[in-house]
Amino acid sequence: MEHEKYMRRCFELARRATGLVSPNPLVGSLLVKDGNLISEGWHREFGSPHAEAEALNQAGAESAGCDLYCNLEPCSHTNKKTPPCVPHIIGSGIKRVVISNRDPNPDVNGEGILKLREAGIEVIEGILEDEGRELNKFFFHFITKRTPYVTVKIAQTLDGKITSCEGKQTRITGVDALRDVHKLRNSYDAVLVGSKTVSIDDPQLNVRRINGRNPIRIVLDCELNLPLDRKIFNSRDPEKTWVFTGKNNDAERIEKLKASGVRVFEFDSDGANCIGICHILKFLGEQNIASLLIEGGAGTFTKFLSANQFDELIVYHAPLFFARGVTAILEPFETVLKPWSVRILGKDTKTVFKKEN
Ligand code: AOF
Ligand code: ZN
Repeated sequence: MEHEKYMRRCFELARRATGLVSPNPLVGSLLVKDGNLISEGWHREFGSPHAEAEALNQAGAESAGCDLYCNLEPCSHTNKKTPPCVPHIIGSGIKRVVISNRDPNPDVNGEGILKLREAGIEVIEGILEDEGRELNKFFFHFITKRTPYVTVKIAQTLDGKITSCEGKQTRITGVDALRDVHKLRNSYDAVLVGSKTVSIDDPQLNVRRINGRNPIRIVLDCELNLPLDRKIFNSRDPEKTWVFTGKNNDAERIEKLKASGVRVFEFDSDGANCIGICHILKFLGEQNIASLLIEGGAGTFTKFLSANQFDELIVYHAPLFFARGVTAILEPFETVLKPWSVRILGKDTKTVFKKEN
């Protein structure tokens, strides 16, 4: 029970850096002696000291004889930005280390635990393991696969429509669900939409309903013919708008976009798709994008779902029934989904699905 209480606090501390540490993990740590909390720390931003180092530095000489809690196995490798945590823990006289998850980073992967035990420190692992894995699902995916964790997010009516009329935007969900989407945007490295969505809805794809930071906004514009007056081409942070297009498009237009600060990337085609999804995901991995949120429209949802290139599906259901209009998913797909969580947001329902494995 004590272990779980302190581990939950580590998760809370870790979450303070949501959206700021990618592609590294969210990590919180704390020191306890004789039932008293001595210090706390968390990994604040990419490249900054690790959570364990923060907690140890804050406690100073008081670290000796403490238990150290941390949601992730302490690191032991040296080919990286910050010094390894294991020698620091050993040198501080920590008596026992309690963790949630092993670090799947191939450079660590049990090595940290081994070295702590070799130094005579007791290690308890697996506390609230599932919650820990969910907290760091982006990191765990990226560090082993080197492509982003992909979530398809759909807002639809009870009969599965995303608009009541082709070519026109219809408001589907209420403010609570919209706020929740902004929370998602704050936690994902990048969001992606198709060109029709940009042309019809003219979305900003930024974070404005909560305090947070903007994700990278990717638009798939295969033929590079979107009007340049769209909001995403005229934002305050144009370097965060990335246009993915096919090869040999209008060079003058590319130059215009680049001159405004927008980034343009040309991709090889892949069979029926003008831009291959596999190429996109590989490229994003190379850019250290660990998480990707697919925001629409129907063609783009269908592409990722039918190619089985996704990890999670989020459906916001509004209590509306259009009986006409555009269906979110245009083709059947094979992947078996299992419901993961259900939440009521105002009048809407948010259901998260993961793949059955
Ligand atoms: C973090 N924060 O609190 C812990 C991490 O480049 P570095 O030096 O920041 O090291 C990143 C690796 O360290 C990361 O991939 C993970 O394996 C390990 N643990 N990382 O960013 C932390 N504890
Ligand atoms: Zn570390």
